[in-house]
Amino acid sequence: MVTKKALITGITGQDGSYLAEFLLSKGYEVHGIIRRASTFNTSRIDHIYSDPHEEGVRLKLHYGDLSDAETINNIVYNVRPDEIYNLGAQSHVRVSFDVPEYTTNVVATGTTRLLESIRRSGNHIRFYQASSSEMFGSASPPQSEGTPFAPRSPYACSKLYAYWLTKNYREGYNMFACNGILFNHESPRRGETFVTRKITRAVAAIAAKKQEHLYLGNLKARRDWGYAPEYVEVMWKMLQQERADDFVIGTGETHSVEEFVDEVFDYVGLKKDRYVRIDPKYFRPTEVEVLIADPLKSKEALGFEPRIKFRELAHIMVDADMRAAGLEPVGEGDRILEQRFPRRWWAVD
Ligand code: NAP
Ligand code: G4F
Repeated sequence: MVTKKALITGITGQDGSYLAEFLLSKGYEVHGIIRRASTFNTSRIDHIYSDPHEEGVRLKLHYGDLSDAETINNIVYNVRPDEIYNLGAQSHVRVSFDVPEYTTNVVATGTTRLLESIRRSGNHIRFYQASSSEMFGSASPPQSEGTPFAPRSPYACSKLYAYWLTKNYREGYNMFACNGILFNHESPRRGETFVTRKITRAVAAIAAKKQEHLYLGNLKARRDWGYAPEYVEVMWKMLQQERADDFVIGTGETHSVEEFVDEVFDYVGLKKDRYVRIDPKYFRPTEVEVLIADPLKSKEALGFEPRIKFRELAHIMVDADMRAAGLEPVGEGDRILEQRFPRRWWAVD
């Protein structure tokens, strides 16, 4: 059997690391683009990495950057992948207000560089674009594939450009290019400054007596939070369809940041009022108030049905952060993982 090759931008991120693990479990040769940094930035993929001198190694890393067309072209040309997953991004919405030009360069123009590179290669490469529910912005919930977009940040505007370009290359050049419009998805590998992880880490640090307070911004914002490993499986499914298309992926539930705080503090038996403080610096110039997916299309076409919802997600993340802080986990999150995913393809954090 011929081994399929996948190329992942953003392989060192939350989703990239799970996706790499998933594709390796499916027998793929996986290529990832990593950025040169002065300290190691590969901690999420270290457990699947082997010395390239060993025989049969199927994970291969290449230095590159979405802001550098020449390198992107070389990698696409040399690797000749069957599938490309474009997950690389300056993905923090609040930070995109501080670095709007850089965010546009990587997220919007970076996608142009990749799509052009595929087009010019003349190879039949299936393309996945990591589009975002942030593109819906102030659009009334629930949001589906047919909802008009109303982006509220430089990040969302850049993602919307990349979304349209992906559609444009599909229609203009008959490329197999899909947009996965994913609602927020989290895990113990979530970046430490996104709100869920910030909360679960803080609770573990407070329990370990290493932190006194947790400073947050807008507690009223509502999000549709799912579990990242389930979301990367569906990225792959999109590229296995007969026809390229765009799909909304989410749980269909919405909860406020405040509800997440309550769930997490209750779970470990701490009183939130003693620890949680508001710092206006975490508010955004323009906020996305409510996101809720209408995931009907992905349920019918891709069979997507999330097994982990809000409460379980919070427990899984807290258990992992308690362990990382050197404490005994409460245990409910670990039990849920064992029960719901008896044949897990990812390493538990
Ligand atoms: P993440 O953890 O922030 O990972 C982002 C990845 O992009 C990292 O590997 C990062 O590398 C890489 N990257 C950043 N700038 C780059 C550049 N200039 N060139 C090449 N790579 C670069 O994000 P994630 O949560 O895994 O999300 C994956 C993708 O899905 C992103 O595009 C994100 O915008 C999108 N998305 C995420 C969600 C969500 O809820 N997680 C929802 C919808 C869409 P370093 O490790 O070196 O920083
Ligand atoms: O966790 P967040 O920073 O995620 P946000 O802005 O929803 O973006 C994430 O999800 C998008 C999908 O919809 C992705 F495209 C994007 O790449 C990223 O993964 O913030 C969630 C909510 C916001 O309303 C924010 O204002 O939490 C609120 N919040 C309140 N206090 C905070 C904080 N957010 C952060 N990061 N830090 C706080 O202290």
